[in-house]
Amino acid sequence: MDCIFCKIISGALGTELLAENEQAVAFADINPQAKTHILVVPRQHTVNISELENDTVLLGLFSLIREVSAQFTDGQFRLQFNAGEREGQSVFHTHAHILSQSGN
Ligand code: DGP
Repeated sequence: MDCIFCKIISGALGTELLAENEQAVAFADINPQAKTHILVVPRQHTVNISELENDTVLLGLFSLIREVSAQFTDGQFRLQFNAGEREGQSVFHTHAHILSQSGN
């Protein structure tokens, strides 16, 4: 398993999960770009959001994004998906960045 996010999802790295559901997990970004910077990651491996075609996974992912943004921000946040190396993607497992200047 070469994918770092697959390893995190499997528990192999001991990364603390902030929230999870059947389809996705959330954990703090290792290199935060805002006071709150959380990654929400589908359990199923796809390379980026362009390749995520499973409606059940999409629903679970966005459901967790909504839950995490409500729990860990004051309701003001940015949501970002990077797709492709040129556009800043460095981990090739689909993930959403939740970025907020608010803390919990
Ligand atoms: P992107 O550039 O959109 O592919 O964002 C990947 C993010 O993943 C980047 O902000 C740093 C984060 N990251 C990379 N490796 C790890 C890790 O091992 N643990 C955690 N928590 N975050 C990681």
